[in-house]
Amino acid sequence: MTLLDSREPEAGVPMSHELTEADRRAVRGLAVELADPAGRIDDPAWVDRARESASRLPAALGAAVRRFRRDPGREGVLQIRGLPVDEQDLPPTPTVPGSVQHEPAVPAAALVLTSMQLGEVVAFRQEKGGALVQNVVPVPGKEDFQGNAGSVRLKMHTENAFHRNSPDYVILMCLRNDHDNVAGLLTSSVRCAVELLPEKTREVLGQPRYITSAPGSFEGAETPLPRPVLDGDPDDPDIRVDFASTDPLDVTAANALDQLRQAFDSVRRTFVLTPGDLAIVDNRIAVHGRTSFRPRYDGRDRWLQRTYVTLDARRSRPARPGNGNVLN
Ligand SMILES: O=C(O)CCC(=O)C(=O)O
Ligand SMILES: [Fe+2]
Repeated sequence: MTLLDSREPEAGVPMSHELTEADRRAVRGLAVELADPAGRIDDPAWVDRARESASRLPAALGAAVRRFRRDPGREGVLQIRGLPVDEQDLPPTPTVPGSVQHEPAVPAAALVLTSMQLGEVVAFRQEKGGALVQNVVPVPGKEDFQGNAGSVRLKMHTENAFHRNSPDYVILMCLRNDHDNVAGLLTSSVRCAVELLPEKTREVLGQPRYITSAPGSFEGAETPLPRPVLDGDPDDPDIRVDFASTDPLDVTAANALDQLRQAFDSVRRTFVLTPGDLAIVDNRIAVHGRTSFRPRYDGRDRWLQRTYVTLDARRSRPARPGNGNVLN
């Protein structure tokens, strides 16, 4: 694809960018430089090297990411295709709870490089030990869990909606899809959804009438305060909600939330990611979830790797000891 293909297309079509063969080789080259088996992604010196290397990513990829950062389009998602993920080099899909990627293998390095082109990679100390690259894999016995270890339908949410420093972007890269190739990342954009809502409903959603609690997997979170679900410019609001854990404080607020859920359902998109595909979800503009799928736990299950990115690291400085990349 040419550079032109990654410009924002007509309304309603998610933005996408496909790496050329030469660009894929260039990204692989940068990732190989970072793929030191003795290194550790979470080492601040490795993060510094990755940030420097990100400035050498192919220009067309950098331009697509930069354009998306300026305006995430109607859908709030940028799909990047053709990153260096080679099935024959992958170990078996992990099956343990809380699995993370400390070793800078080529796919994880490519994910961090792309993430660093967007902003600063961050993680949460209370979630998966603060690892910067997390595995999203199905875990035996956790099938019904509303989180990334589950394999039932995952309800739509913004990432860490309960947290004052929720990330600006969630980035998911596919190493393997499920056996049946049916598992899909679901996204719905608030830009599309609010157009379907009456003025009164939007107004209610913009009032502090909702409490979003932290998931059980997030240890020691603060007691949440009532907040609005829609925030910012009423004509182009930000969204902060988790349909598994946002509780309305009254009946009117509950009705408004239900209308919002229905609006999101009607504008939903499904991304069946294949190896080397990466989706950048703007966490202020889009909610995301996942279709159900059937894991086999045979080492070939669906495997995504995930990072979070913040655009203004300074804003969360009080919560990042030593000015590092991990939020307390
Ligand atoms: O499995 C997916 O496609 C998305 C899971 C999810 O919500 C996440 O990892 O943040
Ligand atoms: Fe999520």
